[in-house]
Amino acid sequence: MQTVESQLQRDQVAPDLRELVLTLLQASKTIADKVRRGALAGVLGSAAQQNVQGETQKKLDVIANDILKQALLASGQVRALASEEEDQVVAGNAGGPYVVAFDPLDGSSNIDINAQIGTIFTVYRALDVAPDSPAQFAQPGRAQVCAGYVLYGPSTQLALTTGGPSRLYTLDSDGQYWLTEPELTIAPDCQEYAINISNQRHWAPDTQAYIQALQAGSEGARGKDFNMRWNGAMVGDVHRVLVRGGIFLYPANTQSNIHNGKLRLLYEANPMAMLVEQAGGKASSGVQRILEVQPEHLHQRVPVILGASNEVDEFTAARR
Ligand code: P6P
Repeated sequence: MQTVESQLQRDQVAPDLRELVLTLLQASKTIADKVRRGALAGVLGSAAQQNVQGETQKKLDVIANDILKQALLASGQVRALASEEEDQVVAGNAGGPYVVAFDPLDGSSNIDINAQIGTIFTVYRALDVAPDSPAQFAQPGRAQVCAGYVLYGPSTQLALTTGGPSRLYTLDSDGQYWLTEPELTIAPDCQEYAINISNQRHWAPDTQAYIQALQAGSEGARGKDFNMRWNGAMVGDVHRVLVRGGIFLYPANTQSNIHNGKLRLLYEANPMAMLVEQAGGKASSGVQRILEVQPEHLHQRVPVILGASNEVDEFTAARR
């Protein structure tokens, strides 16, 4: 069996990128230990402060952010970093070849109920602009050199792509991430969808029609029954899509604060879109391929429809 380190070498990943990924994964192990210990580590509950999104931070949001920030800034490979929990870009090593963005703990509302949460991360080559310039992250998702997440679930698992297949690793008690799925593959058709149905009245008519057709199942135009799941954490829903197929949707809606969807382009949609596409799936904003979206600002949101390629096509066709 391969460890993530030996697999990165087999995949001929550049040594400086390999070092960066391993630094990030070392930090993830520290986070995983605190997640696993929960109340015993004193990491549950609110941090009684808000982030740039106006969301009340959980203690573990802040702790995970600090662990990742400290590890990455100590790495010579990171010129700058961006985080869901940081208002601005944080400058690192001026000579660092890469910039890193992350959601340190996606799905925070799941923390206190012991449900799935995870760290989502993405890596781009640094640009020849000021290290702490937001321009470092004004790169479309197709420019990512690496994308992944660590899912803190019943087992701690890493999904990772460096431009090749999306691979899955499982953290063992020896502290190693062992390769457990060398090539994740999403079937083009599916019978499972994930959406927060409580937003239904806020969706555009074509989105409502698409979901109603799934709900009609074999008694409607789709001619087959569908099942529904909603994890409350993108990392958990996308992991299910990568492992057993399906479609995940957080579409645009008419609520002012999330009219352009709720998920953030830089450190949620883009890394997940790369993982999904490298597994044979599709990832759309409803209007265009997510990896083609030109970022306008650091924490911008984007509608996300990703997963089984034929099902994503079915959704986007309904919008033409
Ligand atoms: P809702 C978590 O807060 C998150 O950003 C994603 O991980 C998740 O898919 C979504 O929001 C859940 O949103 O509106 O269902 O609470």
